[in-house]
Amino acid sequence: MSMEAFKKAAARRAADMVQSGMVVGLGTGSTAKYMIERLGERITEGLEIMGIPTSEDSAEKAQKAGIPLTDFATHRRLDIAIDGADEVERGTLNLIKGLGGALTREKIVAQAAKRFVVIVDASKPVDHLGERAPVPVEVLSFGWECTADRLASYGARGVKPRTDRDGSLFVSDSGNMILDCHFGPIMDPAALSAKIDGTAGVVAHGIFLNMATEVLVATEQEIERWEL
Ligand code: ABF
Repeated sequence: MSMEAFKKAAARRAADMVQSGMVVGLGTGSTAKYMIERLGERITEGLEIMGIPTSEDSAEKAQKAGIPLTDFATHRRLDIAIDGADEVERGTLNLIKGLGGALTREKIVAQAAKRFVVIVDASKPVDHLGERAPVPVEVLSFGWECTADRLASYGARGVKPRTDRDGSLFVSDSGNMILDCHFGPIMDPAALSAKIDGTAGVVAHGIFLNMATEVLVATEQEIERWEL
């Protein structure tokens, strides 16, 4: 199976967990898009749900798929949220998310969900967060240079603003910059998360601790279901 086929398999399995009447957090990224597509198919078969998207991109995809959207003013709690991840730590289900740039909305949606299902292919599990992925940190543009220095003092290397492919500054859906912070393997993610959270100028960061309730990992043989 190709990597795309793995992503699709995990995404469709998660979409099939959704039941009529649920309010569903709709993740962002190349795996989550298959979940949105599958929910759209199920809606044509009679599934009745409402979605809260984690990005403008997912909102557009959801609308195309025919998923009715709602918001937090109407629904404070979500029954389930389904999203991808950049790394999943074996044993803890802690995550790095945000290489797609939607981490702040993704974190708000995950935090509001009773159940947070993460869908990944077999390339995403790691022994320690940070092994491969940087930690994306969404920051205010005001004073970003000072925020970047502070993040570097926590051990991040090469902290600089994310750019788009054409070299222009990446701007999040909420109008902020993202600093990608390469820490290498993170031995104490709770301590690092607390330090980053306590830094002025930080809006949110991509370390998601104790949020995933289950992870679906698509491998060559099967879709593994991990939970604590
Ligand atoms: C979102 O999409 C992000 O948090 C993460 O950065 C990305 C996952 O990657 P993929 O496109 O491989 O699913 O879930």
